[in-house]
Amino acid sequence: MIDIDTLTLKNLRLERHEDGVWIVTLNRPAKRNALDVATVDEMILLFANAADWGARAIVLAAEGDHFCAGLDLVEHHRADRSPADFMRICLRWHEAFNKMEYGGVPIIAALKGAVVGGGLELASAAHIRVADASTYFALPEGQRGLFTGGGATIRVSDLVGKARMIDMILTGRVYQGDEAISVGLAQYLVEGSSFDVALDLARKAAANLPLTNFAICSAISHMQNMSALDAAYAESAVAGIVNTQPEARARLEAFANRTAARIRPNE
Ligand code: 1HE
Repeated sequence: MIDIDTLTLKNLRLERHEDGVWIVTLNRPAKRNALDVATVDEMILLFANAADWGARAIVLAAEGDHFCAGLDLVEHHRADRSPADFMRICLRWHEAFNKMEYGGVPIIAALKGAVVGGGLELASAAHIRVADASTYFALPEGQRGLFTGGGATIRVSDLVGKARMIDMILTGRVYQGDEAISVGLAQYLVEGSSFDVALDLARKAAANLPLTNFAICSAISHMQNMSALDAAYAESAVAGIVNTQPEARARLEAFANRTAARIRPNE
């Protein structure tokens, strides 16, 4: 396995904090963080190994004013790909995004500016999306003579529903602000920096037990792919393992002896 301490990245930047929080930053601002082959390869490497390398929660951030402009259209144009070539590109994207969604490490996307096309597919593979006032979402594929290939038909339609996704890609409809939240494109809309809020959420998530987070950020997605009957059975198996983990005993003890914090509504 590659040694994380000697890893060099070109299009992503990695910052590792003491508490296990990682900041992974899309780092091609001059190209609006468009996803070229090299970037997706780096994502696969990082997200496939994040848990083994000690990540307890990840903020997915972006350099520059835009989160991600989607597929690198210039690279795609110049490469003059065959159908099989592009199918393999899509499978690489799926690998990267599946490592994110199913990898067991919480990923919180700090959004800003354009979250479009493949950029929205990337954001929708994160577990939590935090938008700021500048953030806008769109699927411009329809107008570019393209179709989504990075999982939007599954993840974006899961977020907003099939009818809204079809409208977005057919007409280029742009969502932002409260409307984006109300249709489910992000869970948070913040007045200040989405990065600061995403970091705060990542720190909270990193304080959970890793096995618990593994279940939350893997099992729920797997169970959505199952029949209800199978999902309920799988849930009982996962809960059997997670809810009896020795590491949870101290937390349960603290609740039982009344030293653990109680849940209270916001004042
Ligand atoms: C790019 C890309 C890109 C910018 N591929 N190079 N995605 C799209 O259709 C979005 C296309 N991009 C845009 O609409 C705009 O660039 C933005 C709204 C994101 C930003 O606008 P702006 O005015 O800040 O930047 P710009 O002047 O358009 O672009 C700045 C540079 O970034 C410029 O490069 P330069 O070398 O001429 O300076 C652009 O070419 C470059 N750039 N976006 C390549 N996407 C698996 S299927 C997935 C399907 C899709 O994702 S379809 C793509 C949808």
